[in-house]
Amino acid sequence: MRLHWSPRSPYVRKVLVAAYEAGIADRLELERTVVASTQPNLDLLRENPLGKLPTLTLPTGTSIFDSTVIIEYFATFVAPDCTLLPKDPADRLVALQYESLGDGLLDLLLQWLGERKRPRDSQSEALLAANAVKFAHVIDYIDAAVPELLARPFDIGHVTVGCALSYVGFRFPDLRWQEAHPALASWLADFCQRPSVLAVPVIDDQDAPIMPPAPRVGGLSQRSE
Ligand SMILES: N[C@@H](CCC(=O)N[C@@H](CS)C(=O)NCC(=O)O)C(=O)O
Repeated sequence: MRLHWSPRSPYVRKVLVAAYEAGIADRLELERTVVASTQPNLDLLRENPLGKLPTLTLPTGTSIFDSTVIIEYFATFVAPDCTLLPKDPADRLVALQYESLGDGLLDLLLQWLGERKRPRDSQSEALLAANAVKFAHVIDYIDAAVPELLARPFDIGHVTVGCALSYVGFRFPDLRWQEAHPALASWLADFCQRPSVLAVPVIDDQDAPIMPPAPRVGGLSQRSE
């Protein structure tokens, strides 16, 4: 399986952490692929018409996306015994709800980042303010959910919420939510110590190595993001 990959994509990180948790990371070959919302990657568009990472090319040549579908593929076809997607329907719904919350937080953060990168006088104050309000509500919501997260066996919900929260520290170090939410900060600190999470750092350096036990890194692109 070949995964279109970037070391700074939080959705790719989610897929790789899930692959480590499922014990199948060594079956992935990584292809460094550069994407930008303002500059579609024409090669990637042939496999994924949305031009987004992560995209997984299966041994059959078929490509699948997005992160949710890729993890469904892992859990159904590659590692059916893994517990990332609980088999019990009620448990599974809770896991999917947390996954959706984490994905939604990432969507918000990426939109926010894009707005922040625009020239100051072109930025939408309304959008920046709305993102700040939504972010505060998401943090409060997850903070209130810490007892449930701790009580549940680790699943895709934990993976996604953890990857989203750690992306805040990576791109938004100014958002100091931890002091007011010590239980959630402590949960995230524990998440960040999991071997699967340590193995997949989110970084700006496109050539930095993935730590062992690592997926194979092949076909590094000459392009840079
Ligand atoms: N819902 C998608 C989101 C993927 C996504 O937005 N990926 C970003 C990289 S972190 C991307 O490819 N952006 C390029 C673009 O928007 O054109 C998933 O879960 O995989």
